[in-house]
Amino acid sequence: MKTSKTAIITGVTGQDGSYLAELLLDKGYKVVGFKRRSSTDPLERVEHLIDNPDFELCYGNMHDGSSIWKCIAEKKPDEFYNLAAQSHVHDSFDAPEEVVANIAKGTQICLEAIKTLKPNCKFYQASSSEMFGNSGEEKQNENTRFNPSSPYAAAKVCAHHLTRVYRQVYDLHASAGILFNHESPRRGEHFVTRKITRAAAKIKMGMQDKLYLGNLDAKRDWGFAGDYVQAMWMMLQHDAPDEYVVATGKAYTVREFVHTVFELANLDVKRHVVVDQKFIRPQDVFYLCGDPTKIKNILGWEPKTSIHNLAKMMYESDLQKLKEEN
Ligand code: G4F
Repeated sequence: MKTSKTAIITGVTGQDGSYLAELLLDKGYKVVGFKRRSSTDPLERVEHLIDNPDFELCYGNMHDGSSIWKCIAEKKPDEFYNLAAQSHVHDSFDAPEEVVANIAKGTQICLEAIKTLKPNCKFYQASSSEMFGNSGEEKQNENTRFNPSSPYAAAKVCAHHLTRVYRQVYDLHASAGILFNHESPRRGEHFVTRKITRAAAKIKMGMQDKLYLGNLDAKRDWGFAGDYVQAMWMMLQHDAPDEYVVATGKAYTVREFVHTVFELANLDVKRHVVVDQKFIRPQDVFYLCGDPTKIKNILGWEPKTSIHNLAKMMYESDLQKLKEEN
């Protein structure tokens, strides 16, 4: 059944924001996305939505509280999805102040504005498995201790706790999804999976010879972003606000992901892949693998896309894009 709800999405121009906007529009929502007042803001992930009468971009900047307050006052949203972030973990070591302002302070501004202007608006916080750091646990769940290893992760822990405080103290319907790595053909080109699928496609096309990577032994629990935005929406439809790990429960090394993609492309890993110190982080998280039992039992959410199908989808999309461009 179609709804008449309005949702605000911060970070709508990113991978998750664009998939979430599509999902909500499909369900009949009016979707308002924050857009910074900058000509360099990439809009390509939402370009196909711009002419949809139920989709709107409004000026909203996590560094400009007045823009957030104005947008909430005007749009009176029923749901608010806080996805905006500088999401490159490695880059956060070079810009810690920017990351803390954007993620921690930005989240506090959103929560305070909702509490004051529209306290019955449901709030979703994009928390991250990076918050667990190197936990030493075989699988991380909602009770695993946070041990952030980067400015990005530390800022996410702060935003996660602020969400909890506003839920407990002010009774807001404020939930947090602790999302493990989630990828897609819309993933930014500097994240490792997309870097690999794009490089494999370029090598296949004769446009590149070497792929330079950092830590090949790091293990991640990779899912498909399109599946994960469904989990975000389900959290806000549930009566009680809560915190959930969103993951597949299976982890693979970066090396294994490289091999999967290069096999699909019929390419020789040894010939093309080189480790470059430049991509090794000051402090890396070596192993992340989530336990999605709680979200499965309470909300009935399960991932639908295997790592093999994800790699195939991304590689084929990159190959197709390059063919169209050339
Ligand atoms: O793809 P990555 O850059 O993702 P990372 O750091 O795990 O973070 C992503 O997932 C988090 C959820 O857990 C989000 F919160 C966060 O915003 C982001 O979306 O790196 C994955 C692993 C790391 O261990 C990294 O050291 O791959 C390793 N790696 C090896 N070579 C590389 C490279 N990462 C990148 N980006 N580039 C490399 O060349």
